[in-house]
Amino acid sequence: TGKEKWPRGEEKVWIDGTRGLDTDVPSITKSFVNHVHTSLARQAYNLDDFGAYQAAALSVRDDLIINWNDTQLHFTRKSPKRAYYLSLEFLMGRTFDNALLNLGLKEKYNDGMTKLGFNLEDLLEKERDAGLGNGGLGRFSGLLPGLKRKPGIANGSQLEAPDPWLEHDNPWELPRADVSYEVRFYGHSERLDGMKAIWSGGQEVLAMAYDTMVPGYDTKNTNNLRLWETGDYERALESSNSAAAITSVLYPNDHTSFGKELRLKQQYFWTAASLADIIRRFKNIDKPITEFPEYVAIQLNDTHPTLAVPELMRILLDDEDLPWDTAWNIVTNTFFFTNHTVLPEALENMLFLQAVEKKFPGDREKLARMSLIEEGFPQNVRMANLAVIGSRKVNGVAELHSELLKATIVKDFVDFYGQSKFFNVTNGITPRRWLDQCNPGLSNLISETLQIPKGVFLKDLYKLEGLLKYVDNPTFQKKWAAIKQSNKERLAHYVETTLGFKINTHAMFDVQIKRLHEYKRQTMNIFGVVHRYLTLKAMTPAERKKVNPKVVFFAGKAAPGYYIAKLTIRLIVNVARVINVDPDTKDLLSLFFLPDYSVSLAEILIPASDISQHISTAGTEASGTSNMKFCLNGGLLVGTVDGANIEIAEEVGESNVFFFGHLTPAVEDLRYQHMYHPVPIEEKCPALAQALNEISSGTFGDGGVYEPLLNTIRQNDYYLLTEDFDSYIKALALVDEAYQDRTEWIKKSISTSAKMGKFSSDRAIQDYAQECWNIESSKLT
Ligand code: NBG
Repeated sequence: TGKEKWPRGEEKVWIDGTRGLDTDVPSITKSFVNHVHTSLARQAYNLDDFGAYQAAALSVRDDLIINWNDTQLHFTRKSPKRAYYLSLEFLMGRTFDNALLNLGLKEKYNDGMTKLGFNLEDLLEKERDAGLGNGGLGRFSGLLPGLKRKPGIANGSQLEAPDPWLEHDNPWELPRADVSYEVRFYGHSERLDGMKAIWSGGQEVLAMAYDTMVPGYDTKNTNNLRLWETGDYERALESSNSAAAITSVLYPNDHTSFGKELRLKQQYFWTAASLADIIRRFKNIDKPITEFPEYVAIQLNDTHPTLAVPELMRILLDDEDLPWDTAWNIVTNTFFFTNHTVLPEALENMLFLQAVEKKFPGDREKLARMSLIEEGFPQNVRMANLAVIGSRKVNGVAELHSELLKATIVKDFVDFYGQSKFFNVTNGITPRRWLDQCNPGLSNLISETLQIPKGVFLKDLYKLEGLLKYVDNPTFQKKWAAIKQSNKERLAHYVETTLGFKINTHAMFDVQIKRLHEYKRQTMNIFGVVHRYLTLKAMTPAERKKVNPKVVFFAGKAAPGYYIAKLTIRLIVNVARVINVDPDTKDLLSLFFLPDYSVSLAEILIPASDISQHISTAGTEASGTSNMKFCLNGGLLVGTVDGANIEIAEEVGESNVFFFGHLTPAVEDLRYQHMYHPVPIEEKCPALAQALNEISSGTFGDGGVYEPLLNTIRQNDYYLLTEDFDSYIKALALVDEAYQDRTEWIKKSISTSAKMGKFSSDRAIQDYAQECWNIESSKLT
């Protein structure tokens, strides 16, 4: 660590010199100018906003690095138990603003930049999102730096291109040429009598670390996000596979695990490098290897890092020369596994399981189901089973999801291990980003109203309950509504500058933002829009006067190979083209698909929503987390009885959410009926049939193109749109009705936000710390 080089006194001085909370404006401007001159080799006369962003970011980074070094030193000295989070995805969003907020430096930087002739808000906009992942799973949570998608929309279809995040110098990431490990692929291993096993030959690839500082809120603790890149050397001893390919592509499909070799190599590359790193750190504290689980807990974020289980086994057996039982005991006390989906396509063994069930009733069946190897052509390894047996505990991400897991995917394992291995941790969201950073106006109002500093409720979200006292206070209601209005104007401004459309900000804003997926039923939303449009068209002008004007927003990405999802985007964009210019209806209904969905775009959309849609078929959405973000920002929710929607309703009261649709226990029967006793859609759901026919007939252009999409509904309708559509339309009508009484609506909005305490990520992390990792916070003072 080099700490021996510092006499104690000096080291203390060094730590006391830590910047951050006590940094002042003159030292900010001085550091900024210094970075302009020396790091960027530029001067005031040729400094644009991007350069200014870089210099400001580098000066904050200096603070972070000092805190980060101190944190590492603190942990090295104390050697507390550490929890490691292994994830193939991290959707971090922007770092600069987050760092300023967490360090309490935002105002000072604002002043500093103004003094130098820059606007801090403009500089914050220059940062690219670190979009290292697909959806909720990535947002919740190292990773492969590499090629990511950056879709735009052209001719109504999603465009894909590499993510520019990697193209610019990223000031937040430090290459660590000094931290690297050799990772071996292929080859052969042998164990001579009385000797350790030797693995040789094959291909050796160097894994090099890249570190990103992750500051905590109102603390000097600054943690590390370590990513791995293939180094600049590889030794292909027997294989011509290119090492560079390993970190050049992030598989963009969030719900499918690929049996493909490259995906497997990526997963091994990064778990092996991470484990080598963890073992090295453990060895520094000089404890017997059998005490490993007392110092290390490893959380597996879905099945992607499951190869860490056999890799740790290999290290313990071959390198440490332990007997099998001892090694397995260490492994199964070190790992913890979080499952994020029950969708069958993510668990490649499900179909196989069902087949076996029919063919071999009895015990053989159970054995076959629980096997790590799926027999078939070719044989497959069942990553989920491996993760379950290799982990001490297994959790789902919302109550319903955890129950469904136990009843389906891991049922046999529950019989075998008992209930206590399986539990629930409902997801959470960080109030720092999803309240203070994205909605500063609301955060200030809350602080002012509750008469407590922001730091208090941003660290203890249950404090928001204090707002319930003000629900009926007209002055407070007015202020609350004014903030929503200004957030709507911010979004309208964004739409005008990106898509060139002016929006009526007094209309109700209705938002659905998430990955494009059939189970999430963006289709139902767009068919609902078509239905509303047709209804409006059929009205007289007098009738139209009574209608609640509404603007519908969509955003989200489709996996590049997911044809139906891409068709859905195309349909949304084309419907928008027609209805946004129809003089009969355009003031009452408009529709936008916002391209390039990212964390930063979500930060604009979420605070602006009046209502948001979380409408998955019951039993399919593990949790959802945007539902929590909308509600925290005072948006109401229309949704199915699924995932975390249920727990949100438990907190805020069912009268404050708009539920509709069939419940989970009904879903299987309904699907069965659709398979074996199909009823034509015209009979089952005439309103939906009409919308589909209008689309087929070419009213929204591209007639015929949508047939494959429409047929998924006309034929077996796996996601049950025909079953839920009528109650969906009724729920939307109730939403309209409720919105007409603005005071009641604002009350619902305040009551919803006030009850979101449970959904703070602090609660979720605390649950993991207690239930799994058995660690306590170790704060740097
Ligand atoms: C997603 C679920 C969401 C959930 C997030 C975070 C995957 C595989 N699953 O419902 O679909 O909120 O995980 O847990 O990305």
